[in-house]
Amino acid sequence: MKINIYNKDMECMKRSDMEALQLERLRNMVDYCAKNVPFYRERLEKAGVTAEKIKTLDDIKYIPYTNKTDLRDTYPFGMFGAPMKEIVRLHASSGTTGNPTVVGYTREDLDNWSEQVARICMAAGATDESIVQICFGYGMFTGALGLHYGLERIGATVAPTSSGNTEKQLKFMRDFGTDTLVATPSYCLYLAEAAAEHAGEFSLDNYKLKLGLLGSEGCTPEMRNEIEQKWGNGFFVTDNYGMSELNGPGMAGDCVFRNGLHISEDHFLCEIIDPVTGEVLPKGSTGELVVTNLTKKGIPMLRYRTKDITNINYEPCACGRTTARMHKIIGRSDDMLKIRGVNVFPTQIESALIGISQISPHYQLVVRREGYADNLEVKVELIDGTLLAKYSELEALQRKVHDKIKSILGIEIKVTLVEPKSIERFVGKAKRVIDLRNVK
Ligand code: DLL
Repeated sequence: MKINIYNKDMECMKRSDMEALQLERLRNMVDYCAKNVPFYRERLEKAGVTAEKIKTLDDIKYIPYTNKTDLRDTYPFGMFGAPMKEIVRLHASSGTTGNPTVVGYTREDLDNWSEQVARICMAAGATDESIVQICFGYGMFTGALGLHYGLERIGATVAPTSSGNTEKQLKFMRDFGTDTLVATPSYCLYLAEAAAEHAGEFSLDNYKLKLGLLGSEGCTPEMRNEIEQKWGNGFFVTDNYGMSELNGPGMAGDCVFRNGLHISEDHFLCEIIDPVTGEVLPKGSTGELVVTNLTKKGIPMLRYRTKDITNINYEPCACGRTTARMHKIIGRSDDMLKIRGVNVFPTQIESALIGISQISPHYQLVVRREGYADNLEVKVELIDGTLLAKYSELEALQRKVHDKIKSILGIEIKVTLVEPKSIERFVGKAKRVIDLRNVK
């Protein structure tokens, strides 16, 4: 297997050297924030933190956490560290409630961001010979332009097809000989299904797709297998992670061994904390990811609480990289459903559903409050709609799905099998949870 590494100096650096670099950058960043962002100046002063007080990486614990609400409260540019004259790009993440969070990039930030993305694309197997279709929406979302510049940086041929218009996507994919797809896992799956529905010119054998650079939403190993099988012909799916507040995509990504997502540690210092108490957890623990961006000037982030649940492995990888690897996102602390005292992550249900042959990987979770109890309904699509008329077979399948999920979650749930194609498909991030508990 050929392994390409974009920046060997940084990605294969000795651990002690990496930590020394992180410490130096952290101290510079604390100083930069105190000088340039009144929001941080006030917080750091209150906490009694100066660059001089940071003597080891552990001393990061003295810096207060930053939350999404801080960005919303200072909307749109209140947390920017550079004057607007130096900001050359804006992005925003769509808040479902309240103000969106707006992020700004200096020219140097864009350069760093492109390199971070170039690293993860190359780690996943993309090269200067790749022909890539980017199916993320171009616009304020960081996904499309982030991947776009990173892939151009490694010399790939990039087709900015943007989101939606599935027929057109498939036509370009076939005619261009696209071998690499950038999308959310759910849209990649949807495209495979749409391709499979077309006989003849659009049939699956007419595609050269080899690599999926999938991200922006979770994808369990089970879902990954499902997507690979649906496309067939050796299609290989990799996961990449990021968020607007930390540039966008590119913070971490799978290498070909897919044994954790390599973090660009020279730019991002990660911690794992208890999402409830805020206490920093020992290395190797599972908890909420907190990230400090060590180089960002446009909108610096000190100890940003991502709400994403994962753990970090600091062992070197078989690919030769020494950068720490984060586990695939297990869930979000705010997506975590607390049902009758039990923590439930949608990913646990996804893992249970995939592999049951008569149902499709499309599902939806509906939570309701009935009396004093919270009840979870799992809606799953049948592959064969005629089953709906066969009561005993339907009941047996329903029981099978129910028992499998119940054995994982340990709580009672309701399973509803629905018509094929009746659960909404998404071109952007899939919305799997409908929480009706506070709806009167
Ligand atoms: O989704 C950035 C991105 C774009 C990453 C394209 C990868 C590819 P936001 O819209 O700000 O940014 O959403 C960030 O999405 O906190 C996670 O909860 C979730 N997320 C992103 N990547 C993954 C992933 C982009 N690989 C939020 N697995 C994050 C699971 C992910 N969740």
